[in-house]
Order: sequence, then structure tokens, then C-alpha cells
Amino acid sequence: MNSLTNLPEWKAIKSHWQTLSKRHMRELFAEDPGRFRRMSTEAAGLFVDYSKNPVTGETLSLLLDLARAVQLPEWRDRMFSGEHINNTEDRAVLHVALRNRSSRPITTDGADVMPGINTVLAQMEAFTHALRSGEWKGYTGNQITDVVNIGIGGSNLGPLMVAEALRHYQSAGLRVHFVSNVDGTHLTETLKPLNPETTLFIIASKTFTTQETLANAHAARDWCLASMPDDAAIARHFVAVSTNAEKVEAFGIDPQNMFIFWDWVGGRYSLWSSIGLPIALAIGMANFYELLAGAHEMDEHFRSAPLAENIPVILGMLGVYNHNFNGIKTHAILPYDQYLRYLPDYLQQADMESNGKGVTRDGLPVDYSTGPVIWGAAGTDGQHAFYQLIHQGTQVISSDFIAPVHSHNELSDQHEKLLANFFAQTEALMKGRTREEAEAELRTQGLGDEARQALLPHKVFPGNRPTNSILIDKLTPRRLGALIALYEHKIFVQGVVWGVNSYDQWGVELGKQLAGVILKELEGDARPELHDASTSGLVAHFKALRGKPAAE
Ligand code: G6Q
Repeated sequence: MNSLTNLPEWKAIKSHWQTLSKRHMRELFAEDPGRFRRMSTEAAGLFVDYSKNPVTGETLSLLLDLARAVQLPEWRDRMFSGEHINNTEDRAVLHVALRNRSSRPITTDGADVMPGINTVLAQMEAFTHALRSGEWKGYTGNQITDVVNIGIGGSNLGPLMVAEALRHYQSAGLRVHFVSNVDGTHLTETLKPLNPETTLFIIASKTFTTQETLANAHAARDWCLASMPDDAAIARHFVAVSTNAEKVEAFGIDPQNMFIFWDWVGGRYSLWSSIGLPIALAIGMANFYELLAGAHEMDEHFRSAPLAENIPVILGMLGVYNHNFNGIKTHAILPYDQYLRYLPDYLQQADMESNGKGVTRDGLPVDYSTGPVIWGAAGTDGQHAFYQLIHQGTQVISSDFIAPVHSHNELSDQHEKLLANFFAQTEALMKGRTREEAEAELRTQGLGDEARQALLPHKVFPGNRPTNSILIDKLTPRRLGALIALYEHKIFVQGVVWGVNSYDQWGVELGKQLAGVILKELEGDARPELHDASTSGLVAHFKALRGKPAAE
């Protein structure tokens, strides 16, 4: 029997919720004029309003009691001090060291990791300078104009999201592309407009054994060698980012062109390491350092701010509250900024791969719900698509609304229009629309009694949907770094409460293992006895059709 739900602090929140769940947020706002002031805060350039959650001051203090009961501050300190908190892989979790701009020593297994980190940063800086200045030439003496990052999961989503988020800072002369899917279409379509003589590939893989990445890397090498049939061309057009020097060398990449990182950097937490090389190439090393600095600012806030003022702690505990007490199973990420359109995808992996676990660190099944479903899209597109369900659907969904105060692209009053939608949505989700309000509105439209009564139920909105609002002065590298780090620490907080190891990913490993078995059958003899009837039938059907010409 797991002890979390038996903790007095957990039970106290449960009984508190029984009373509070009968209240509407409208009432909570009406009775407390100081609510916004008290339930909003700022750190590392991010302004966060969490007042539109169904909580009172008492709720927050009960949530912090729970945080203390599960030893959140102690776990946080264990992470920062390099303990092996990733127990199933026996590893430290030190992505915070990668952006430790103070260079304060951070040790794990008795050694300071900072000198190694700074050496790789210097190597990235030199390479970034050489490539962007044109000093680094391709095999035929041409300057590199296109960089293609080949990687998947954690070796793709972070750099992809950040490069897009900071597109404003990218140099016009160097384009960055990302190929992740083993579906040949992804690489083929990406390479179509490119010239091998001016293209550089980054093969990004922590393990350098991932099937999808290696398949794309081999195909990219063939593409290169087709026009420059000399192995020496590979040295000018391929670099690798990995922890596995042996495999990189076996692939044929010169170890001189390899950027290392370490096993204590989880894939989905690795954009701060040399996995961030495509980001640095796209926006320049000075901006990459800014990204790290913003994350470091948030790390310092998380490490030292009192729990009651600590934004990752507050958002993490509110998430637990909404998930486990308010019964909300899905959480939407809604950035009102086109540049942040990959943020929902990135956070989907960060959160769901970290906390989508059904056993505790000690391997005991949990008797409570963990990891919410994370999804979303950039506003206002989402408004014209799925917001309907958030407003009036039968399941309650919580959301984070994120927007910059200043846009990089101020066209007329378009930013005001965008933000008007942002504010209107969070207001509507909180307040809803009562029967009386809906009726009054219908009256103003001059509808007759019968038509009004028929429409009325459809025009009522329950409201009481929790939202957090995050306002960023401007989407700069520094602010983006802080925003990502905020979410990383929020995920950490929730993992500690749920007692899970947020840093392993056995579900991902399973996928890698199973696909390997079936691939052998697709390429050789099918072994129907290995599978259930459906899987065997599908494999056989696929193989039979593969033997015939495709329909035109
Ligand atoms: C992330 C996961 C997973 C991983 C990919 C790629 O935390 O472990 O998404 O990043 O499977 O792995 P490689 O970098 O080893 O190719």
C-alpha cells in the first residue's frame, strides 16, 4: 500500500476540496479583492498569474504542507548536488549544471562536472564561429548554408522547439532543418531543395544506437557521397553529438567532429548540452549563452526562493491539486505566440515521458493518478478548433496561457488583437456565463420567448475552468530559457509528490526493442507464432502487398 494518499497532509487537502469544490471561482474573486495581487508573482522575467485556479490561501498553504511532507526541498537539493536520483538507471540528473553560468562547482561521483561542461561549450563556440563566419568550408570549398539535424525524441524536440521559438534571432545566411522520422519522406523532402556541397549534417543521438536516427544518418551519407564520392567529404559535412564515441567512430565520423555530453543528461532535458548545437548554429553562441543564463536564473529561483514564492513549486503543486483532487486529467499548453508553436509538443514529451509512470521509485504500484495528458497548440488557432470542448465539454481541462507583452513583429494593432483573445479566454474560462447573463444577451438580440428558451441551454457556460497566465516581456533567448526551466522544475515537483522516477523512460526503450524484433520479420521470414492473431495478420498482409506493385 503506497503511503502518499495516507499522509495526513494529503487527507487534509481532500477534505478541504470537498468544501471548496462547491464554490465557483467567481465567488472567490468577488469576496477577495486582493486575490490577483496575492496569487500572482514574478521571477526570471516571467510574470505568472495563478489566481484563476479553484483555490484559496488555505489551499495553497495545505499544498505546501504536502510539498514539505514529501520532502520536496530535500529532493531538490539532492538533484542539485548530483545524487543519483535517477535510481533505475543509477544516474545523477544534472541538466541544471549545463546552464550553471556561475560555474559554482557541481559534483557527482566525487568529480566537478563544470570543467567538462565548459570545455564542450568552448568547442561549440569555436565550431559555431567557424561555421557562421564561413571559415569552415564544405568539401568543395563552399560555405555551409544549411544544417540538417538528424535525431529523434529528446535529440530533436528541444532544439527544434527552441530554434523555431528564436527564429527572429536566426541569421539569414544559415538555415537549420530537423529530420526525426524514419519515414523516408521526412529526409527526402527536407533534402530536396538542398545542395550537398553546402549542407552540414549533425547526427544527434545520446546512445548512437537509435534505429530511426542511424537509418536517416546512413541515407544522408549516401546522399552526400552520391555527388562527392570521397570519404573525406564526410569529415567536412558530418558532425556528431553523442555520449558514445565508439559508435560515432564506427559510423565514420571523425572524433574531432564529435561533441560529447554525459549520461547524467536525460534526452528530454538535453537541449542545454551539445544537443543544442543546431540552436547555437542558428542563433549564434552569444544568444545560446543567453538561453542558458535565463534557465540558470530560474534554477536559482527554484533552488532558493521560499516555497510559497517559488513559481515551479506553486505551478507544480497546483497541477497536482487539479489532477488528483479536482480530477482534471488533461492539461493544455496554449502559447499566444506563433514562435512558440512547438512548445506544446516539446512539453508533451518533457512531462509525459517524465511522469507517465505507474510505479513509485521503489517499484510499488501507485494508488493515485500520475502524469496528466499534455497537449495544445498556438492561440488563436486553437480557439477556432478545440476550445469549444474546453469551454463546454463534459471533462474539465486546465490550461496554461503564455504570451509576450511585446511582439517581435508588431503589425498595426495585431498584437493587441492577439492579447485581447488571450485575456478574454482566461476570463471566460473562469467566469463562464450564467443562465441569467445568457438570457439577457438573447433578449438584446430580440429573440422571441420560444426561440430564446430553446437556445438558452446552449448559451450557458459553466466556467470554473482553471488557467494559469504567463506573461513574458519579450520572447528573448533569456526569457525562453527561464520558461523552459520553469516547466522542467514543475515536472520535477510533481514527480516528487507522486514519488516516481521522472528521469527514466522504460516505455521508450520497449518501443525500440519491439520494433527491432518485427523488423527482422519484415525483412526475412514472418514468424506468426511470435504474435497475437492481429499483429501476425497485419504483418502477413503488409508482406503480401509489398510483393506486388503499388497502385498508381
Ligand atoms: C528522452 C528519451 C528519448 C530519446 C530518444 C533518442 O528522454 O530518452 O526521447 O531522446 O529515444 O535517443 P538517442 O538520443 O539515444 O538517439
